Amino acid sequence: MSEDACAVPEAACFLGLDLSTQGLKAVVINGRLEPQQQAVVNFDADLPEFHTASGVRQHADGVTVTSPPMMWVAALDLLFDRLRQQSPLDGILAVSGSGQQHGSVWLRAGASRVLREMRSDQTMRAQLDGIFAMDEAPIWMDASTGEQCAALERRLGGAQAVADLTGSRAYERFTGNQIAKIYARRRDVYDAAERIALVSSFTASLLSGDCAPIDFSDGSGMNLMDLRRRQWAPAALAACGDETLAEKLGPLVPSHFILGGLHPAHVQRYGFPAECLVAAFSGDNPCSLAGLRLEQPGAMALSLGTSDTLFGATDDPRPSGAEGHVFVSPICPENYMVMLVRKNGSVMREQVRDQFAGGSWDQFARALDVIPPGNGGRIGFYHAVPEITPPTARTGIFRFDAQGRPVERFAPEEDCRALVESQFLSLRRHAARIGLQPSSMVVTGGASQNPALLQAAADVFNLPVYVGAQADSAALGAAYRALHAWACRRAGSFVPFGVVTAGAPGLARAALPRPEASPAYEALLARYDALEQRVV
Ligand code: XUL
Repeated sequence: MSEDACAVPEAACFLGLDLSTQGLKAVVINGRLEPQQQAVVNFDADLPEFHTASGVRQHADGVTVTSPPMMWVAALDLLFDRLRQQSPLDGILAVSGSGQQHGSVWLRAGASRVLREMRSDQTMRAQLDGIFAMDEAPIWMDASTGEQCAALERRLGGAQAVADLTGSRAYERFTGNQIAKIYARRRDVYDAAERIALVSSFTASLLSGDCAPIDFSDGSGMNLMDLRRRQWAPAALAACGDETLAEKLGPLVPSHFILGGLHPAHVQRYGFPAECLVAAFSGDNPCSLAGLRLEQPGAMALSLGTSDTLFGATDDPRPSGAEGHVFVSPICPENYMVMLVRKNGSVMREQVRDQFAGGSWDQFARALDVIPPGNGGRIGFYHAVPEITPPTARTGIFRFDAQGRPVERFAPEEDCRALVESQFLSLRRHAARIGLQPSSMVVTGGASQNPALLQAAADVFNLPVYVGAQADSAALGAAYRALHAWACRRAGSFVPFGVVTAGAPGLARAALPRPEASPAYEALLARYDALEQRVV
């Protein structure tokens, strides 16, 4: 490939959208990958007529959670207006996007025609009334499909068999199980649907003006796609719907696939250039992986938030029937990304800080400082809420001394260290089990501001820790993916993502593993596994 194929015209810009649970964001980058422009729509505040709380509707049964897809349409109208008011959009050569994963948008027969016939003299909201087979879209927070998950696992030969085929065991929020529920309870909706879109492919459809295909990466979050073959898995489809399901889902495409041009209605109404392309949209976690440029196997990010999320790239995935997810990589189509979520993240760190460090992060940091790595062999498990990595219903604090005997209490400083070590050891162990051997590590999220936690992460993972990733990594990743897809189209063949994004701002090294840490954790690891088994 010639250098020229990657050269980006001087005034070129690329747009990344992120339709998350609470709002819709846009980030425009220039050809040097510098953010130029941003805009946001907050669903509750900007579109109060849809009556959502934090972007969602919790139903009376306590487990059903939906959002109105027309709100997402209205948000895109508003976002484009805001962008256009800020500055002309005539430099944007390609758009891609990110969507909250797993949610489904049910489009009625005729929707693709209505999308194709959109006009520039009206908003989308005014024109798309009636395209939905169901006015509510089940989203990732929905937990109403336990029955369908059990049925899928029974039919396919167990949780591990479902994971081997699709990348994850059956999860309630995963789209296949949501479809199975609609198929069982709302056959009218199922039959009326011409297309069942993901949030990502639906948003892409609004831009391209046609029912857009689902990309391999977000498609991996459905329990319906054969992860290795990158095709719908007939056995999973048969368990979740009938023989029409494959057609309703439409084709699957690589994440750098160009769907086509931006619909002329948007070109005319908002002043995008006529040649602006739309690349396939993907899920928010895949787009964050793109935003952090985790391309090479072993590249990993740890997001420290209310829950802690670890994700990274691998070429050797080992899907687990117990925990975690394997998705196709959104930037390197041959490879995979793995993802683990631990529910007891900041929620638990704050509880331990309040209980054992006088409510002060400084005191918490001093506690980590005085107790050396390995905590003298003491190990604790801290569950404020039931855990999913590994699945553990029990809550509470479980402490063990250096001989593995349960003990009632540690010194307060030992609790602080035991908590952090246990959180990171657990992620390290479980990530390795699903195929991630980390070789580099970026820490993001609120707690990435805390140097003591960064040092502990470097020590436990035995890796240098980098920080300084820009906020909005999903929207930024979508913008990078727009540039990537555009560059592949222009080169006429696949261009590695790293070549296209080589000029992106670098990260800062925030902590190095201390030499004494590695032997301490090697010694702790085997004991950690055995004790974890006792707790779960
Ligand atoms: C991932 C998941 C959430 C959603 C919304 O499996 O359910 O992270 O993608 O952000």
